[in-house]
Amino acid sequence: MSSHVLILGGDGYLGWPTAMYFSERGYQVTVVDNYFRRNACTELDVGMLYAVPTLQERAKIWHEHTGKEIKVVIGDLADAEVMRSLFDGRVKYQWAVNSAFTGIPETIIHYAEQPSAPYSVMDYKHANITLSNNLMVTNNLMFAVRDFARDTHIVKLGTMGEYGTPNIDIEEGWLDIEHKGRKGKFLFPRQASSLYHTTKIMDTDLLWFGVRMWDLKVTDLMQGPVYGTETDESAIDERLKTIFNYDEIFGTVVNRFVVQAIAGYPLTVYGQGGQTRGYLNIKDTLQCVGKSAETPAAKGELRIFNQIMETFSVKELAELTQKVGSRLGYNVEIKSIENPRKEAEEHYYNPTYQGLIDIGVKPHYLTEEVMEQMMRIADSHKANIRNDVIFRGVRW
Ligand code: USQ
Repeated sequence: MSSHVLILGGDGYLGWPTAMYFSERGYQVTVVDNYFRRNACTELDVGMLYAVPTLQERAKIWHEHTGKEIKVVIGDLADAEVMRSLFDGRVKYQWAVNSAFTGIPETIIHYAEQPSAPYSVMDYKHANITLSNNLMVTNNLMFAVRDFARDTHIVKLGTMGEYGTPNIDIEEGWLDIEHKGRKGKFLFPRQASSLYHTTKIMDTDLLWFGVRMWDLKVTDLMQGPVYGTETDESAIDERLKTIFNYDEIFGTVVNRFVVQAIAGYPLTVYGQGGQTRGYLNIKDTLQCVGKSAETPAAKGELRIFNQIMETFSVKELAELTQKVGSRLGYNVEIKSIENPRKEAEEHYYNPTYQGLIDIGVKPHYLTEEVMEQMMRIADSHKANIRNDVIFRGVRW
């Protein structure tokens, strides 16, 4: 029997490509989602670069092309009974070739969270949604694994933003401290700059508790902002491409700049643009979760990797976008605007990121060719770009 991977948040930007990635490699795959992201995009009227079929439709298209099955569950994982049904067999699949219960997963990839920093600070209602969804889903997952599946490996998506921008080198999750002549190892200090990032810190604490109390196996992937659209699996059918946001709420900075270049919208560099982050291609997100699943954490281990491949400042990203865009004939202007966020605009940033390379990840870098390819895809959907969603000014 092949290994079973359960993907929580399987409809999102990373969830759906992850599902195809594992399915292609012979895993049995189940995805769960409550369409939070799509509904939030509708509620906030932020648009997407192109329309994407429902999760059930995508699983069907995938099956037609490959003969492989991705089982689909539509449900809210903040409801503990929905979560527990995935382990005790009560689950009802909304799409499956074989509707019998697949059984306990060997690996769970946890993406089922509200992922936007601006969304989380918009007002108290959106802050509450972020806190209650993200913490409830993580807690429900922890208890389901404790009660039904103690040998299951949880791969949780964390974020580099949990560390903030400290004035010392960022280690991979842990820090050795010597204090008054005694030594200890602790979680690297966390200091988030949004409530979304704060929930990720709290998730880490919850699962670290589960690891200490019940010997759970957890890998935490501290991911930087992701860019890109295409993955090897989506190349077989246009309709399998992942959702792509370029708006202020759900778009990440590289994806936003690419679309802004095509639309002739001056690149929105927030403040001085010295904000430096670790970035990675969506293809590398898949490699990282894939390699983590192949080499699980041990029982009672919280294993932490910094999931980035290279660092850039916002200014450097804007310059790269301008260079590639100009070469392709677009008129790309860079415009520094008052920073709506409260963050350091010039700071030290030196994270370690070796652990994933050590377990076999081969990085893709943000080259001019990669950016050019992203621009060609964005250009093919140019008619859908809405300038009014690019900047609305959600302030911290
Ligand atoms: N930025 C601009 N102009 C823009 C958009 C962003 O200058 O038009 C700046 C931001 O101020 C920030 C940096 O670019 O300094 C990155 O912003 P982002 O929106 O790409 O990323 P962020 O809000 O930090 O969140 C994203 C994902 C989140 C993930 C996180 C990784 O939405 O799910 O966890 O990247 S990290 O940033 O490392 O915490």
